[in-house]
Amino acid sequence: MTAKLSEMEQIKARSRFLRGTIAEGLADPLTGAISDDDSKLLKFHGSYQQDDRDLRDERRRQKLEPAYSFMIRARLPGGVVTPAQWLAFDALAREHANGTLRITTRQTFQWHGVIKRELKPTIAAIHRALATTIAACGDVVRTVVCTPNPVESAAHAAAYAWAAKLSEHLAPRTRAYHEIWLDGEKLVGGDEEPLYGPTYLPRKFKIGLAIPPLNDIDVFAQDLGLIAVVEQGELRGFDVAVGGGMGATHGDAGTYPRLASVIGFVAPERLVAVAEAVIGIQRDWGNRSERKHARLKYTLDHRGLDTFVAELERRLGFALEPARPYRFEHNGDRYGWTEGQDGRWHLTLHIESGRLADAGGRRALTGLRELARVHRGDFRLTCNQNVIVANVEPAGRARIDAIVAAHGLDGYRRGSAIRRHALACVALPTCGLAMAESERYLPALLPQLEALLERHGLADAPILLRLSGCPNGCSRPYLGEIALVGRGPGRYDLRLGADFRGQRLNQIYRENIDEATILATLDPLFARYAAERTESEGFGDFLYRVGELVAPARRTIPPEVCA
Ligand code: SRM
Ligand code: SF4
Repeated sequence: MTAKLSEMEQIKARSRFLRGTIAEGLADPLTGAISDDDSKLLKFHGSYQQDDRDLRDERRRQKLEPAYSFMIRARLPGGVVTPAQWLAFDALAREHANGTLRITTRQTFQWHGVIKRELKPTIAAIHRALATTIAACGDVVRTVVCTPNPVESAAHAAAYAWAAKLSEHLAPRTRAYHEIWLDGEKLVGGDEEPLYGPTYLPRKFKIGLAIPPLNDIDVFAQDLGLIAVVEQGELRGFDVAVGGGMGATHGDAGTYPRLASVIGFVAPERLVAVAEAVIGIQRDWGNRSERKHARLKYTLDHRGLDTFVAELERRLGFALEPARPYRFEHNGDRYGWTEGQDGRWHLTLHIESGRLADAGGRRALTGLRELARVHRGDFRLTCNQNVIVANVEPAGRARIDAIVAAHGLDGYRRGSAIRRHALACVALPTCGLAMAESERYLPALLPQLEALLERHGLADAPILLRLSGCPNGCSRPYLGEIALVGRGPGRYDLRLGADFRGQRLNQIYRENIDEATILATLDPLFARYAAERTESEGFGDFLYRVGELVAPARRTIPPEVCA
């Protein structure tokens, strides 16, 4: 018997290629919201309806509707932003949003707090800045992320060009976006979505391209991960990895984080065909009844990797070549100045939780705006929520350094190693799924961890810390050497043991604990690490070597994952 399609599938099917009644909803002045169905379709256009969760109870008491506003996410392939775009995005943050720009863990910008009547002007302004928000969210291929220092060598530039090409090629074709947001003419006749069809994909689909030795995009967390193979300075092609994903639900063993499986090598000229075929299989085989089991990782585990690869090669009409060897050193960012092969320089700045704001004595938002006013190169957002001031002529470095220092953006020089490598997802007050604080908790947690590490002589230990307000895993917490995953207000699962190369998932060490217990649990582990670690041994690797953690049993796939 065929299972009933999920509600979302039915909404997509009757949406007329993502139109729904969004345009009508935007025009309704009686509410700050749009209808439930439209808010689900809105995601495909790059926006989420949210409400300020700090104000929920008070507004309910006052019998007011929730304080609705919208989050907007741009689609910026490879995280590349020109200075002109930066200035336009900064102005939108100040004039239409909550005065901040948020760099996400997929190297793009989010604006929070945009009220309904500002939504259309803001999206139109993003379009005028030669960017888009289409398919930044929704059941489609999202922005393709890429190791963000592509001009380091010719091979880096070639790899980035493939990421940009894929991102463009795999974007939806519907004219709905132009009609709703850009006052484009109404389409006469039918829309076409040659790749997706009228109901798009069963679930979100993420592609990332890593250029070894940096795994700064966490390539194994992608539905489709591409590892650039560079030999004698030339881009030869890509190792292909499928079925990565982080999201899980507390207490539901049928959901889990999974690292992508490497299935072979492909030459550049065949890359688009391979990507289309992988996406096509997921479109046809993915679970459209139960969204919790609809990501490619579950399709793969249900059908079996061998069956998937056989189907892929059948659709392609050729076999993938055997995967080529690759080696990753780490999945963090390299702070400070680095020189590219062409003699230009790149400065990686640390932005705590990716939040660019003028607050707490720091003027990060204004500092970056001042940089954009003088900078002649471009900017690169990173998947670790940071920004690279890229392509600086040697003579321009001093001026950049001065602006950085004047606005307190030089934290990358001073911050502890754990601070520089920490990631935290947005969580409260805007995220509707948050169970605990994340971005707002990081500034309180870090000094306590720093004090603990200092006490054990570990102030310089580069430990990878990741915080998420719920198990959906937006900061890719399952790849943190230490991770906190929200359970409820002030309570987290403590997970330990990833490897700082993005190649090993961590595991739960203590469940549902508060801050005092987190610190008390880490204290003896830090003491042991300080006393017994070998030279340059990572914290996660150490915990396994000394037996504090044992390798988890091989996962068996529970039956409820079946499509
Ligand atoms: Fe995420 C949902 C924020 C990267 C897995 N994510 C959400 C929503 C939209 C909440 C919602 O559905 O109502 C969050 C909006 C919060 C807000 O107020 O802004 C949200 N996710 C984010 C961002 C902004 C976190 C950040 O601090 O940077 C990241 C935006 C990325 C982007 O630019 O596209 C973000 N989300 C991720 C990642 C990391 C990655 O892709 O590398 C993951 C894990 C990888 C993966 O997809 O498996 C991730 N987000 C999820 C999930 C779980 C999906 C699943 O398969 O179970 C959800 C919930 C869902 O889709 O139902 C989710
Ligand atoms: Fe929200 Fe959870 Fe994602 Fe954090 S991990 S942004 S709390 S969905």
